[in-house]
Amino acid sequence: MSENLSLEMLNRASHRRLNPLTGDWVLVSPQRAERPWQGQVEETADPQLPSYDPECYLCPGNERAAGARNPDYKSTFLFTNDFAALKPDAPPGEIDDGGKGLLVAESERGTCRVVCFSPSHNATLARLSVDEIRSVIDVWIAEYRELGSSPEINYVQIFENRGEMMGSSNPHPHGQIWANQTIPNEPRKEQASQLAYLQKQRACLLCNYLELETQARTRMVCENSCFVALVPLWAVWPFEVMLLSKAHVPDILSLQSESGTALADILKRLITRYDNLFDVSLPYSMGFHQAPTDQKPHPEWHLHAHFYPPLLRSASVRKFMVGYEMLAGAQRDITPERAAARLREVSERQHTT
Ligand code: H2U
Ligand code: ZN
Repeated sequence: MSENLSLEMLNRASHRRLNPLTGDWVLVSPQRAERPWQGQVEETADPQLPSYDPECYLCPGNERAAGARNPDYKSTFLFTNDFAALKPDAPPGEIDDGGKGLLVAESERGTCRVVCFSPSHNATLARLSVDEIRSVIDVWIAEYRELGSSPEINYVQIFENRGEMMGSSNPHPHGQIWANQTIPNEPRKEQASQLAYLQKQRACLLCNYLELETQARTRMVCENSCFVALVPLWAVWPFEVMLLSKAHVPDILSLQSESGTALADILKRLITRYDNLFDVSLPYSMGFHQAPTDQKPHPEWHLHAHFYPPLLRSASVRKFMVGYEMLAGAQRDITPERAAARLREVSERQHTT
């Protein structure tokens, strides 16, 4: 391939882009962006929710599904998931049935927690004040510290699934924290890439990437003194965003008072833009990727978050990761540069409905 081919020239034809964090390629087909759609159309309007729902298992004072009662909490509320996917008392052991490395399994210990972001049933992260979001971040920091200090916990995954489309079971604003013994697939791939880059280039992969994106500006969405939100060059989901710390810090524990508040600020601004994009509370899965809690130094790790919203061109048309994606590899039509421009165009002011 010619080395002086510009992205602008590439963008007129099908091409593929490399995700240096995972080693995966994404196929980009800009020429398909205008194709007609006669498939599934999702419900659009946000339901009007009350600030308290007597049937909600996350609202203050209510009883949860397994019988425990929530306190009358006023800010955030954290509890161990009543139906946890990981348990601290799983019996240890491993098998390699037949000894050929083909029937392999091992025990996995851990714990799962649920964090309610607000007592208000109809709030969202974007509708909370910066100070209220800061309280959520303080819970994330405290949990990363506490869970990570256990010798049996080597990775802490903080995430939020928002919206029915993403499988969230309840509109009450909440996120989850899953902590376990081994490093799960996605952060393990990112760790290997960041480590290999550091060893080869003697520099941080994401520091170098951020510098290039800051110069190019075509994929930037918004920024403040400590964080940048951008559509990565290799984005798979139409409006995928990566949130990067400007400082090279491995985890949220390293956030100072100013950068913690800056994280709250950028979260509010980014999610408000998302909500204004299609005039609907945008469904997404988001989560932080940060250093494992294995008590080893991790100079390769650079704190960041990924946002994966499934919507494609309106509140009612979603992107499906099926067919070619399931069997071959990820593909997108609208370019990351166009998606970033759309996200830059929308307001950071909350629409009042
Ligand atoms: P999602 O809606 O994002 O799936 O998360 C809700 C979590 O809350 C889910 O993991 C837990 C579910 O197991 N849960 C409880 O721990 N107690 C309950 O009473 C209901 C739901
Ligand atoms: Zn509720």
